[in-house]
Amino acid sequence: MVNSGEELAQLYDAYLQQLAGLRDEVGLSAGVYTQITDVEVEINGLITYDRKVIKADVESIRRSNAMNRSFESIVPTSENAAQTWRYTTSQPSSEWMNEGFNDSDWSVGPGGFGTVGTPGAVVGTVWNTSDLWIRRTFVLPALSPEQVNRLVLRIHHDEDAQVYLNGVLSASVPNYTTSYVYVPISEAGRSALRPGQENLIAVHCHQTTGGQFLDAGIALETVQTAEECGQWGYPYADLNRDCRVDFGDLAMLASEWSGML
Ligand SMILES: [Ca+2]
Repeated sequence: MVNSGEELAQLYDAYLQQLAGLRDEVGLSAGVYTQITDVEVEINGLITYDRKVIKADVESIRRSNAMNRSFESIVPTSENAAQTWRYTTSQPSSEWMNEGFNDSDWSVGPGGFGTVGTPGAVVGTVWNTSDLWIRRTFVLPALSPEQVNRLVLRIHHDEDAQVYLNGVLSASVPNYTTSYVYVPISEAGRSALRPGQENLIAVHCHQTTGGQFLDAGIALETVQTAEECGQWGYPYADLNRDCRVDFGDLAMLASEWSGML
């Protein structure tokens, strides 16, 4: 269950990212979104049952539907090679996310952190308690301001997580994911980053029930042009197809329906 239109748009985007992965990696040709509106007791639609409220930002949904973004890893997660983090499962002081904080008595271990069997988890260190705090420094490449503005987090969290960059809250992600997803970095978080220098990423994750997992990294997002997405030029496709798989423009439908009723 999500608590706001923003969270719904983020969840929807995560689904579309999974679809894009299936399209690019295994050749998925189509997807069906079955719950455009709430239905009776089900409240997971993009629009309310009475069609009077569009819950998520229409532009966000449209952007997700375009499925035309590509991502380049900048600060790797532990998906392909384990990254070393400092971590603790004991409540640290309130300064734990800051650069000056002394984490020398925290444990050192490979990411990601969680329990084997959690969907999509790549477990380097078993974490099976309620809370986890992790910290890691990295040298950010000498990116331009324009590139820094296109940085996003790559994260797999189960459950609620807060991500800090150089001590600044950069993303707060609720609930859980079942795979790695890309989520925006707040403007304050992007402003806190120092290209060409050492930076700190610190993440807290809280678990209540079921599977649990935490891992995070940073990627550079590029919106591909129509030409780059074209039938012959699509960089990841080995089949003769266009990357703009048409799921129907849900955002447009939402606007039309809202106006009709
Ligand atoms: Ca859980």
